[in-house]
Amino acid sequence: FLKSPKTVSIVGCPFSGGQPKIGVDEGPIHLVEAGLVNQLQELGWNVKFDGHHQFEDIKYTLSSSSATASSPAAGTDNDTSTTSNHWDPPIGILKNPRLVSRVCEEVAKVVSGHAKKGELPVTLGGDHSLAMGTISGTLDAHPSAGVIWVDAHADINTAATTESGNIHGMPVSFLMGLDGNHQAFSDYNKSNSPSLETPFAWIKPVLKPSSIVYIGLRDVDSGEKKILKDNGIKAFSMHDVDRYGIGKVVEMALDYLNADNTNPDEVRPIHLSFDVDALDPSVAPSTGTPVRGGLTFREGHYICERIWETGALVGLDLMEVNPSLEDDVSVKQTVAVGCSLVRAALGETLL
Ligand code: Z70
Ligand code: MN
Ligand code: MN
Ligand code: MN
Repeated sequence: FLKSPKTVSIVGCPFSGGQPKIGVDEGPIHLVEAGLVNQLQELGWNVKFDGHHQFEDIKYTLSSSSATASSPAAGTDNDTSTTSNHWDPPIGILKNPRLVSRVCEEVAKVVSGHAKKGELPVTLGGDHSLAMGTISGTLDAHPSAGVIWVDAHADINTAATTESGNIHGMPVSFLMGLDGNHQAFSDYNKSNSPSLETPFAWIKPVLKPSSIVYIGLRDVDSGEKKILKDNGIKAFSMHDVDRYGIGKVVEMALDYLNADNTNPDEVRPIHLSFDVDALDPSVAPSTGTPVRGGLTFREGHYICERIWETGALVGLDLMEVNPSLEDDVSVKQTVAVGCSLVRAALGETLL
């Protein structure tokens, strides 16, 4: 597949159920309205995009199959935004568990379908819970793929460690099949009758702890730190970016995954999951959880360019652009940076 995909499939996912702030579902709409499809065509790509996924059928099926669901569960936090739907009450403290799971299941099928046709799926979020779908899809089509996860956050909480109940802080733990999740569902079943089949049962634990590398971390919960340590997961924090420089960090990440094209026989497919909040808030302000001290514009682009250069990219996510946060100038800036990162990952800036 080396540098072979000539077709990119845009998987637009206006979805916000993995976190509480409205607006992140508008991210993909703004990215496309900013001209992303055209921009990729100008880079020489054949671009397939037939509209954003709406997931309406999923909401309809869930809401109409739950007439007997327990009484409406109000949102547990103070933000002005989404509260639980009565047809999708929390499991433990996990919010919107059925909706998030079903949406990701559909995304997994779509991404895998594109990838198996030799296309390069580019998924536009939407919140980062969607990566349960995208990475399941990539690994279905390319089982040996490694993941580079660029984020301020590790998104590896389990149902046992999450303090927020926001599933966008958990996708990696589900992809790895970590124990803390099974525990929470069995606890739930002990106190609820009839008991529920975990809505996440479809997710195969396809991601080995040794098959992911993080770059950009700077806001990791204590429970997550323990998970990273216990599982020996490779992570380059912002401290490492300062110490080694972004060039060295990306080489170390690629070496770790054995993903450089200097030895074409051993090249390993790469899925890049890029949370825009990895960038410094001065570069990408319109996102739900900005954290100071992030990647510069160039550092973010360098990661994308270098991964493109390997020829091994088989899947790309651009997540957590929220056009309802901050002022118009900030929104424009964040959307433009998002488009620019995607172009960089698809070959724009190399001479
Ligand atoms: C925290 C949690 C998170 C993004 C926030 C935050 C996770 N660790 N991820 N914003 N993109 O809620 O689990
Ligand atoms: Mn809008
Ligand atoms: Mn994230
Ligand atoms: Mn994040």
